[in-house]
Amino acid sequence: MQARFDPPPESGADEPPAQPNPRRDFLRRGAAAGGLLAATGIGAARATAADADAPLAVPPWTRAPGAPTGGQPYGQPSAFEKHVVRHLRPNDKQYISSSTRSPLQELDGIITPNGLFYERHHGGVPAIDPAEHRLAVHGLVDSPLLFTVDDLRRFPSESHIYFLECSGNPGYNVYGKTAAEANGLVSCAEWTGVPLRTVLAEAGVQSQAKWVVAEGADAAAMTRSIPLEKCLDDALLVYGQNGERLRPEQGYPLRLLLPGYEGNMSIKWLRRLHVTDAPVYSREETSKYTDLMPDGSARRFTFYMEAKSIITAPSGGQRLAQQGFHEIRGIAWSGRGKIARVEVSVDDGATWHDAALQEPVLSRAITRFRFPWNWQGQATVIQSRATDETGYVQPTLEALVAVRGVNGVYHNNAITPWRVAATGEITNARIKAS
Ligand SMILES: Nc1nc2c(c(=O)[nH]1)N[C@H]1C(S)=C(S)[C@@H](COP(=O)(O)O)O[C@H]1N2
Ligand SMILES: [Mo]
Repeated sequence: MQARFDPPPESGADEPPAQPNPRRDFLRRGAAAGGLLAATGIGAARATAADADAPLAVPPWTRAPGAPTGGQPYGQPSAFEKHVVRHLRPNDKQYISSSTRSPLQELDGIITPNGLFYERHHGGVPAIDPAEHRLAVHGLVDSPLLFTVDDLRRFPSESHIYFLECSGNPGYNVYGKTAAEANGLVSCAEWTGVPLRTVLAEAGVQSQAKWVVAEGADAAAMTRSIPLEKCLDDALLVYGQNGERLRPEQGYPLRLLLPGYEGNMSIKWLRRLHVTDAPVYSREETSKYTDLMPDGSARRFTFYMEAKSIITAPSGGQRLAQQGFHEIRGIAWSGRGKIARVEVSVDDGATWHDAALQEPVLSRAITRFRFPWNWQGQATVIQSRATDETGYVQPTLEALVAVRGVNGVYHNNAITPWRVAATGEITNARIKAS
């Protein structure tokens, strides 16, 4: 049973913005100037700085040749971007079964760079020689098969952009200081591989088959049961991630990718697919990754990740340096399909306004949203809420807890509110102001 949540009570989506709307102001000014350019007011300070530097100085990097071409056989980000790294919880000492979070507040667009993709490992990252790796397909099939990675690369391939999110993102620890800490167990990539249905057809699935049990080759031997319908639908056997081979952290040389399902089921370092007529009730689908309800009963098989969004700029740990125009930016996603709408509130939930969605809006992928904001120095709370194409609306934490209680830790897709202080400082609004 999926718990479905109604829109939070503070819905007032069609009310006009409480503060001047910079987008409308651009339009007005744009019309006056013949519609050529729209001014944000951001340019003024810059022009003064440029005038002071006229004629334009010749910087040191223009006076001498740069580093030789080919000095970095595998390219790296600029040395000035060293702070853009995955977040490891400072007190997390059990590095074998652990996780790192994607630095959402530092990223633009919808694709997570491979080196910044979130990680969740239960038995460390194995160093697998692809030449030695095998995938077995057996059980209720006409012909059991054993594949090398090269065998699988001979099948017709597909590439798709999908998000992956851990169902423990963020759990009920909702006090993350930054966007990474608050919701960084989500990332999005272009995955390349073979549709699982192609490989299952090669083995010949028998009529009694209902589930496929997938097993990883890591020390955790992560094992999950997957409904056969999902395996015959959009499940992918993946070897490529954003154009290159999978990273070791993401399951090199082969992983399962189940679009829209909780990340735990996308088994990494995949070595076995056992076709069965029943689920195995493995540890990871019973005592873990299962939501314990207020009455002590458990929700069985909560596979799909429901709609969620988060403002990534400005977000916790950042500071608005001046009043005036700020573009509020963020990401939204839903395991059930496309994002239909994202609303933003800049007045602590009193009114909500539609954000612009950046194309492409893809099914089961991250969608970027933008909202122009004219900050006039007031203390407030900003937040976003997503609606997906099924009509489902992202709940507040209060609405979620009212239905689920606080026993469970998984599948928390609640709204993340950011507090903006009069100083411009941004903090997680769930952390009590000191
Ligand atoms: N074999 C194996 N597969 C695994 C895991 C694991 O520890 N071992 N972790 C799972 C969990 S809990 C998640 S959220 C995703 C994380 O994938 P990522 O590290 O590529 O982000 O992989 C899943 N698949
Ligand atoms: Mo996970």
